[in-house]
Amino acid sequence: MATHIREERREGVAVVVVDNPPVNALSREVLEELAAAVERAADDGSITAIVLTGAGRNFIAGADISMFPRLAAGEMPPVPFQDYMNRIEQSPKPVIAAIGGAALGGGLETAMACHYRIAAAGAQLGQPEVKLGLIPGAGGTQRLPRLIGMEKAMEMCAFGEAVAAQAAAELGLVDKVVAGDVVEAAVEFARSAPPVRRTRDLREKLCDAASAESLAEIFRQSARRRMPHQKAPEAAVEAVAAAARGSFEDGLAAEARLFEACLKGEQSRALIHVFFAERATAKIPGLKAAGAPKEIRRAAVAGAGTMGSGIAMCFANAGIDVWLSDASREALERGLAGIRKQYEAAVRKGKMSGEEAERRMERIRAAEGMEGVAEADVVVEAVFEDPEVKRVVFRLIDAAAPQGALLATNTSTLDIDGIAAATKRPESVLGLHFFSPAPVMRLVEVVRGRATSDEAMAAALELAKRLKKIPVAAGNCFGFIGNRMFLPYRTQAVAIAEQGGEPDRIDAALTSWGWAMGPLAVGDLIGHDVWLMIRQEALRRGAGHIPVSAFEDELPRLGRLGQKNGFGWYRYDENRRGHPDGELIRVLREYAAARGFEQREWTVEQIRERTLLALVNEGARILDEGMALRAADIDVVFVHGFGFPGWRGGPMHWAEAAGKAKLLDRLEALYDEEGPFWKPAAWWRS
Ligand code: 3H9
Repeated sequence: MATHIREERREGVAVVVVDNPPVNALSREVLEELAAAVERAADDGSITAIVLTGAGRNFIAGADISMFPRLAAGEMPPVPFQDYMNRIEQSPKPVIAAIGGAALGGGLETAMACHYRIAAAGAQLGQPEVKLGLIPGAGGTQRLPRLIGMEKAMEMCAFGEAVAAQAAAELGLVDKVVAGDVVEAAVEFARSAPPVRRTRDLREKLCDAASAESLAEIFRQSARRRMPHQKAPEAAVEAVAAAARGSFEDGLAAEARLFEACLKGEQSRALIHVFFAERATAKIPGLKAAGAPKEIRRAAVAGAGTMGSGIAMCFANAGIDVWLSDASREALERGLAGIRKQYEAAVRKGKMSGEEAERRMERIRAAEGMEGVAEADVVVEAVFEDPEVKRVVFRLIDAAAPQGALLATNTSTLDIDGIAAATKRPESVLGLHFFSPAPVMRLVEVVRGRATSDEAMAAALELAKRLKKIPVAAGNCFGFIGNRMFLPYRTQAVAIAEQGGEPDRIDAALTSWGWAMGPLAVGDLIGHDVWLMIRQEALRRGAGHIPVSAFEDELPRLGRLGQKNGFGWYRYDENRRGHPDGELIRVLREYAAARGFEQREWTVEQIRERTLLALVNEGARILDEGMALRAADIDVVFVHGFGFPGWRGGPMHWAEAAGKAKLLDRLEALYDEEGPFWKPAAWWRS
C-alpha cells in the first residue's frame, strides 16, 4: 500500500502526486512507489496519459539527502536511482511533469525522465548536487545536455545554480510555462494525445566528443576558480562530457562511477553536514515562548554607519519598513547615500529592477533622534562600539520603544548584560550580531543575555527567518562564538610571524588549505585599530589565555592600519592587492629580537596545525561552557561568517573527521611544551 504517492483519475488521465512532506524528497520507498504508480497507470486500459506532480509548494526537492551519509557508509543497500528514472521514461503512455516550486536534483531528473514538462511561472529548476559535494546521479548528466545542449548543461551541473521557469523554457528544458493551475494545464495538455518522446533518444543538441572535451576544459578551469579545491564540479563536467562520447547507457555508467566516487568522499560528507546544520540552528531545545512570536512590521535602526545602513537594507529587502537614525545629521545623510549607491549598483548589474530598488529605498526613512522607535516592533542599535555610548543609546531606546518590542544590539564584543542593564526591560534585550556586509552575509549570531526571555529569543529567530538569515544562538561571552574563536586562531598566526614565519607564507598555508583569506590578510581587511580594540576588550573581559601583547598591537602605532591606508601586514597597491613588504619584515624582526623570541623555520603543516588547533580548542571551550548549543552551530558560524571552507564541514566537523584523539595528542604535546594557551578543553574527550 503506497504511503507517499496519491493517485487521482481525471477522465482518462492519471495524476500521480508525490506527497512526502515537507519537500517531497525521494527516498528509496518514494522512488519505488512512484515508478510503480506510473507503471500501474500505463497498464490501465482506461488511462491515456499520466501527469506527475508534487503535493504542496514544491514539485520534488531531490533525493532525500539524509540517506547519502548512510549510503556512503554502506549502512544501507545501494539505491538504483537511474533504474527508477528509466522505468518512468519507458512508459508506453505519455508522462507529463507538472512542475510547481522547486524541481531540484533528483526532482529535475524525474521531470526529465518524463516525456513533457509544464511549469508554473514561479518554478525553479536546477541540479544543485555540487553544493552537497555530489553530482546528479539519476541520469541528470545525460538527459540535461540532450534537452539544453552541452554548454548550458555543464554550467548547471558544475555550479548548481537553478534557473527560473521562463529561462528554462527558453533553454528547452520546459515545454510550456503557465500562469494558472499547473496540474490543470498539464491534464489539458495530456488530453491532446501528445506522442511519447523520450529524452534519452534525443541527440541533436549533443556535440561531438572533441568539442565536448574542449568545452569540458573551459569548465574545469572555471570550476577551479569559482569552487577551488572542490571535486564535485569537475566530476559533474566529466559526467556531462561523457554524454557526447558514447551511448546513453555508456553515459549512465560514467555518471554512476563518478557519483559513487563523490558520495564516498569526505567533501560530500562535510557539505551534507553543513546543509543539515544550517537548518538545525534555529531549533532551540526547551525554548518556551507563549503563543506565536510577535510579528515584525516596522523596525528602527540606530546608527547609520556601515553596519547600521546594511542592517536597514536587510529590513527593506525583506519588505519591512525601517527608520534609520544617527546622532549626526551628516552621518545619516552619508548612510542613506551609501544605501542608494548600493541599490543603484544592483540595478546596474541587472540584479534588481529600478522600480524594485526604488520600493526598497522608500521603505528606509530618515529619522530624527528616536523618531520611529515608538512605532517599531524591533530596534537594532548599531552605534560606535563603546559600552558607555551604547548604554546611553539604550536608555533612550528604552524610553521611546513600545512595550513588547525586541531591543537588539549589534555589538560584536561587548557584554550584553551591561547594555541590557541600561534599560528597565532587560528581558527584551539581546544581541543580533550581523556580519559585514550585512545585506550579503547570511549569518546572524543571536546572543542571549542573562535576563533575555524565551519570547525575545523566539521573536529574534523568527525575525532572522523573515530576513532570510541563518540565526545561531550564542551565549554572552567575549566575542560570542565567531570572534571569540577567531582571536586565538589569529593570535597563533601572529605568534608564528613573531617567531620567524613570513606573513605571506602563513596566509598561503591557510588559503591553500581552503580558507577564503589568510588570517593576517583578514587583519588588514578589518583594520588594525579595530583589532587593537578587540584585543583590549578581550583582555578586559578575562580571555586570559590571549597574550597581553603582540606585534600586531604595534601596527596601528606604526601607522599601519591595514587596507584602509594601504599598509598593514602587506603593502597594498591601488587595486587593493597586497604585496609582501620588506619594511614590515624589518620591524617585525626587530620587535622579536628586542624580546628575545626564538626564530625558526615553519613548515606548512606546522602553521596549519597551530592555527587550526587553537581555533578548534576555543570552540571546544565554548561547548564546555554551554556558550553554543551544538558543535554544528559553530560550524555554521565559521562557514557562513569567516570563510572557512564548507567542504571541510566547519572547524568542529573537520576535527571530528580528522580524528579527535589524534589532534588531542598534538594539543597535549603543545600544552606540555608551551603552557596554558593550549590547555585542552573537555570536549576533546567527549
Ligand atoms: C539529489 O537529488 C541527488 C540526485 O542526483 C539523485 C541521487 C543519485 N532531502 O530548506 P528548507 C528539508 S541531492 C531531505 O528550510 P525552504 C530540510 O532539511 C538533493 N530533506 O525550506 C528542512 O527540514 P526541517 C538535491 C530536505 O522552503 C525542510 O526540508 N536537492 C531536502 O527554505 C525544509 O527545508 C537539493 O539540494 C532533501 N532534498 O527551501 C535541494 N530538502 O524542517 C535542497 C529540504 O526538518 N533543498 N529538506 O529542518 C532546498 O534547496 C530547499 O530545501 C528548498 C526549500 C528550496 C527545496
